Amino acid sequence: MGWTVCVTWFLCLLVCECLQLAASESVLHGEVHSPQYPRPYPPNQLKKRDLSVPEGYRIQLSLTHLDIKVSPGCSQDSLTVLHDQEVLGKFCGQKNSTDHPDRESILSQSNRLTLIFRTRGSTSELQQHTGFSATYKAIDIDECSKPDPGDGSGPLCSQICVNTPGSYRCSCHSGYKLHLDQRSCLLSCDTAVFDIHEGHLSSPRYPRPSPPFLSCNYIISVESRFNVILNFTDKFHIESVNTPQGPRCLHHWLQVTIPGSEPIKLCGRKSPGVIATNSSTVRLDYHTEDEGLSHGWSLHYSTQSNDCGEPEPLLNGGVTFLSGVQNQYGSVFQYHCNEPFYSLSGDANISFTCEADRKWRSNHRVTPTCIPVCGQPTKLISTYQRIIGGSGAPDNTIPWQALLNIDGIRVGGMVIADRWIMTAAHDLTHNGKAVSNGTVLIYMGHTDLKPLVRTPVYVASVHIHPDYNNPKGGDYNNDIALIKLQDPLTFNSSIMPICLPAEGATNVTDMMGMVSGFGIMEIYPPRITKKLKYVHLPVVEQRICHNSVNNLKKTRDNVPSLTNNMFCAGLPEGGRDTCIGDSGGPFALRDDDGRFWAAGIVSWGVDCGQQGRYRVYTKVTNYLDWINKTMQENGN
Ligand SMILES: *[C@@H]1O[C@H](CO)[C@@H](O)[C@H](O)[C@H]1NC(C)=O
Ligand SMILES: *[C@@H]1O[C@H](CO)[C@@H](O)[C@H](O)[C@H]1NC(C)=O
Ligand SMILES: *[C@@H]1O[C@H](CO)[C@@H](O)[C@H](O)[C@H]1NC(C)=O
Ligand SMILES: *[C@@H]1O[C@H](CO)[C@@H](O)[C@H](O)[C@H]1NC(C)=O
Ligand SMILES: *[C@@H]1O[C@H](CO)[C@@H](O)[C@H](O)[C@H]1NC(C)=O
Ligand SMILES: *[C@@H]1O[C@H](CO)[C@@H](O)[C@H](O)[C@H]1NC(C)=O
Ligand SMILES: *[C@@H]1O[C@H](CO)[C@@H](O)[C@H](O)[C@H]1NC(C)=O
Ligand SMILES: CC(=O)N[C@H]1CO[C@H](CO)[C@@H](O)[C@@H]1O
Repeated sequence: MGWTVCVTWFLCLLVCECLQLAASESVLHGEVHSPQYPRPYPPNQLKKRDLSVPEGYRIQLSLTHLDIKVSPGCSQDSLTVLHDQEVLGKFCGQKNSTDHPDRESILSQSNRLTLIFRTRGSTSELQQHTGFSATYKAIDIDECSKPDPGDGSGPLCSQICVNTPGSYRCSCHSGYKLHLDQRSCLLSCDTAVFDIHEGHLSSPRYPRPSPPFLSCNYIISVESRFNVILNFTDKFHIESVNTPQGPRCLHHWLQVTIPGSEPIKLCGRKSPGVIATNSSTVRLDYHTEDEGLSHGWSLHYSTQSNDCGEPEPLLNGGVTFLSGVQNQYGSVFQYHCNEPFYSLSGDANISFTCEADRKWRSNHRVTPTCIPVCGQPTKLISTYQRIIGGSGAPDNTIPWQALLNIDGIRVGGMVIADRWIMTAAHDLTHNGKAVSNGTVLIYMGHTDLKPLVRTPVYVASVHIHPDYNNPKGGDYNNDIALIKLQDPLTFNSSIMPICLPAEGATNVTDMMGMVSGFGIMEIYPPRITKKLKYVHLPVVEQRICHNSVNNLKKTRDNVPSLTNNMFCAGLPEGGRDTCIGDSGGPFALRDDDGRFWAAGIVSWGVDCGQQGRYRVYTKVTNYLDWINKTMQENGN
């Protein structure tokens, strides 16, 4: 316990002795007394003693003994207690009879206190005053009870202050957490990640005002091929401050951060409305301070695919990307059809581009479709056959050939469209009425009967030509019918349609055609072959055929008449080959481009293979309008 006499202190200026002892350590308690205590103190003393206790404490000094020579105002000998330069007390006399009101203890405002003991008088004068003795101890400061200093710094703790020995700490109500400043409480709106494609976000407590000290983060993050769209509601208010530079988001803001671009700070009263971020990730940071008031915000977010998506599939076709990253902005594709069985309608090379609005666009209005290629088998019969009984057709050479089973009776037909079979009307009528569609089964796709009949195709509706009227089997005029299939066919090398006649394809005299079928119209015994057969026969001049029919009529009853809706084909010398072909089957001609077209439908004949007799075929060219109309009226 030493005394420090310090020249820096104004009361000490005259003192020669200046001795700085070791800096007093911070202790929690101690004792101090006058020099030579409890013996009488010496004269001419000026002693200064700095007391200190740890930060966060105050010093309580208690005088346990006081015996200082009394003088008016303690101007002679005294003990002065100071805090900084403020005199807390000046003592002389006996304890309990000082010049000052009796004070058991002195409390400093901080953890420091200074004592100055001063005596005067001559050395000769012997005095018996013993001076003073005091104890001091550290008293915890209750920081929490301190009043708001009123300098704008606010209370120590924004919510709860907890006093601790020598210090204090702040704590928060439930639902809040302590901010990094250890003083403010933040609403617990920790980083929330939204990875669903649509959602709702709003400020804490919305539509009530936002609490202060918010620091809320929201991250919307969806798959990279989607873009986030923010749609703020109209009720939007984040405090902005008017500055000379204009309104500023000073204390409160909602910051929207889109990767790769400058963050945007939102505040004010006007709703930002829709923000198309053009990004799959967006971060929102909502910040409030205790200054100012914001009523908050609310938004709905949605996502939009940022690519054009898969192009519409094309039935019997596909897409070919020409440039760009598949389905993304700027990429270009074209449709193609499954060749050689389908070709693009209109022959147009339509390109589709993925535009900025994430839609596929083309400069054409037409939607491309794949239309079946007709009359072009992948394999051709190379040599003309004129063999009695016809020849077996190689696979895929007559892919339009159909075999019809009508209540057990087998007849022929031909594929003319993916849902349509053409055949003879007389095959589909019974007692003048159309057979019910459930009694008809259709087979296609094989030249061998055995595999052919394994998988039938079913009938949706039967359409007999309205002018066909043949109750007694004597009138084959308009012997044409169409069958609509329940399901469309997908064409391939074994099933393809035959073309319909081109308009104006009227004079076919002498042209060599091809008749095909599974049946041989032998009267005795009727026979079905196991293979598809065909034969090549020329179209006979109508006049010759007329003569043939008229000659027959002279010798026979009930011979049908030849009309201009019919033509004949066959060889004048006759032969059984002319009988090949089921009724309803195709008589095919080839056009200049090599395409097979349906010139005739096997209709009727008298006997078979007789010299001077011909088979008669329905002249399909005469029925184009009806075929078109029937197909259109029944959904193609
Ligand atoms: C934004 O939301 C409003 C209603 O809240 C709605 O009417 C509007 O269509 C939305 N806009 C977009 C682009 O989603
Ligand atoms: C969206 O971003 C893409 C690149 O990611 C850019 O090419 C396109 O121009 C942007 N669109 C808008 C509307 O900003
Ligand atoms: C159509 O486009 C394809 C691919 O770009 C090209 O090979 C073909 O020649 C084009 N055809 C026509 C008729 O332009
Ligand atoms: C049969 O055909 C008629 C029209 O000819 C049609 O109305 C009917 O729905 C068809 N029935 C079945 C079972 O396909
Ligand atoms: C053609 O299609 C039919 C039915 O869709 C199928 O049974 C047949 O095997 C196909 N043929 C070829 C050569 O692909
Ligand atoms: C039809 O064609 C045949 C053979 O090419 C020809 O002899 C005949 O004169 C033609 N008939 C008509 C009306 O053009
Ligand atoms: C059949 O209809 C198509 C349109 O579906 C048309 O292009 C064609 O010219 C028509 N043919 C006839 C003979 O009416
Ligand atoms: C009232 C009181 O406490 N008086 C005391 C003052 O001091 C003297 C001596 O120090 C005591 O004897 C008294 O009792």
